[in-house]
Amino acid sequence: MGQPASGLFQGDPNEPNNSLASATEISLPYFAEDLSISPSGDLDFFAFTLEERGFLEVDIDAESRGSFLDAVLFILDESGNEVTSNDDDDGLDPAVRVSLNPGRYIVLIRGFLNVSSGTYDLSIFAQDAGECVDSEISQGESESWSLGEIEPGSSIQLMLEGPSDTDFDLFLYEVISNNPTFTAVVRRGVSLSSRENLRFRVSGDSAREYLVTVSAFEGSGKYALCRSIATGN
Ligand SMILES: [Ca+2]
Ligand SMILES: [Ca+2]
Ligand SMILES: [Ca+2]
Ligand SMILES: [Ca+2]
Repeated sequence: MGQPASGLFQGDPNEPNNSLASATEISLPYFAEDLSISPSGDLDFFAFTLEERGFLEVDIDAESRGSFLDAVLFILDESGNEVTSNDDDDGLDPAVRVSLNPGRYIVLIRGFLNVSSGTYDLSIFAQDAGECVDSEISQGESESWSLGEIEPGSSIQLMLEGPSDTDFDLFLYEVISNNPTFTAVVRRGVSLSSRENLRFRVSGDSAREYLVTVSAFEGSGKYALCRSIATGN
């Protein structure tokens, strides 16, 4: 990650914030405009505590607002170990959406190859994961959980977190008929890891029943599945 640069730059009120120890202490949600990675090699650390298990969304706008900065984004735990990272999500601008257990976390922003510099806007917000269950599956197995009947207009949000060296997947099914049971998959989360997030908005004009399936594609172990259902709007 290289040596922290001085990071002194007019207009970045958070400086110096070039290390874990000098991270800018923030509370969520956090929005800031016209921060900067400057001079070249500057590192910007932000620290916060997540009280509940939830989804964290971090978005950086730099190139998309005309900055020369090609930003790279890291989420670290309190010891500085990488939880996840992203370089280019929207053009050269990074973004992450990740599920996290309660704890203290760090957002680290730097320029690509520690060379790129320029201004950026930062937004960080957390959303409660809702109700969670903990379970365990072996490779090739699946487990299903009923969400019950859900009203139209509601948004279903699901988060799966399994062991880091496995590939578990997440599927959301609508129950078409109960007798006999027919289901249709409406969303799938099939990334190469066991961290999956799904969002689905229930349409139509009557309540429908939904099922969630967790499938161990590669590897075995414990997982947490969280759901939150927001009604209306
Ligand atoms: Ca800075
Ligand atoms: Ca800095
Ligand atoms: Ca980038
Ligand atoms: Ca997966």
